[in-house]
Amino acid sequence: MAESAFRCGYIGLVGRPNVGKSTLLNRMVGQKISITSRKPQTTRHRILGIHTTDSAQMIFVDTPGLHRAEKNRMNRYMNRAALTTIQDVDLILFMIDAGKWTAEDETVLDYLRRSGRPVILVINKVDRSRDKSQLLPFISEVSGKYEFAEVIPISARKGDNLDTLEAAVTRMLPVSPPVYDPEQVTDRSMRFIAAESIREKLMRGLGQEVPYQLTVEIERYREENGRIQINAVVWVERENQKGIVIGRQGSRLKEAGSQARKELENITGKKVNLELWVKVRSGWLDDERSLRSLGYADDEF
Ligand SMILES: Nc1nc2c(ncn2[C@@H]2O[C@H](COP(=O)(O)OP(=O)(O)O)[C@@H](O)[C@H]2O)c(=O)[nH]1
Ligand SMILES: [Mg+2]
Repeated sequence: MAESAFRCGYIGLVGRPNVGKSTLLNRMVGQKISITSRKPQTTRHRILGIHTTDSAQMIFVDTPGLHRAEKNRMNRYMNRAALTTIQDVDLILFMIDAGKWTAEDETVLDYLRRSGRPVILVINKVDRSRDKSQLLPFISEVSGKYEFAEVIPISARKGDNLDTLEAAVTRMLPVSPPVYDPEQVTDRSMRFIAAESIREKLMRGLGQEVPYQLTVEIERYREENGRIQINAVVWVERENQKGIVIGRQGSRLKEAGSQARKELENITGKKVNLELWVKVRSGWLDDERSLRSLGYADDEF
């Protein structure tokens, strides 16, 4: 095979919640596609981020973090999205936090061992350790846990060492023509990204419980004369959560709405008008029909 042969494949981003999978996806693609936050379990869907270079097309698959507690159907849906990904991809990037190896990381590694897929261990957030020499013993400790194809320390937030990661990924992909148009950065629609952007802004402004019990549904997404009109419903589980999401004199909802509007204007390069309503639908987290109608259906490539 000629050395210049084009490569293309699917790369699963796998790891426990909060290690920086979505941050890395956005970095690799150069656009905000997948929402991120300090709260675990921010990502609920499987999302593709596509990065095409002269020599390869990398199709990154962001997944919800694998977690052990399956409290309701939503949690099971999230685990399933992560687990099917492990089976379907050409290569796995197993992400962990620099300096930390937890029982949850061990659980994830168990799944990866059974999958038999090639795995690159990505040690993220190296920007956090002030003393870089302390990283070396950690790297050699975790390197011994499995036959990793490579072990690469990075900072997804700062962008450190991502060229090394990109080169390693490219080498390991199968020779194949591209699947997607080189211009395309995700498989998701702007409608989906709009819902996720709103959910991210709300999640970041809320305390512990409510973020996990809300979802956003786009009722109307219309582009007219270069302007985008978006009407969205924020669904919560209980009546008292409505007030929490709306905030005093509507302040929280207004703030989240304005942040999402700015972000969406940035992404689309168009003027956006966003209208938000908060409504109660109790039991949606554990109801198959509600989950489906709100977009939490099993997706396949
Ligand atoms: N210091 C630091 N923080 C990071 C880095 N990458 C991600 N984070 C933060 O870690 C948190 C979780 O990130 P996210 O991408 O949502 O994690 P995910 O749950 O694995 O998708 C967010 O607050 C990110 O800003 C990094 O390289 N360095
Ligand atoms: Mg995520």
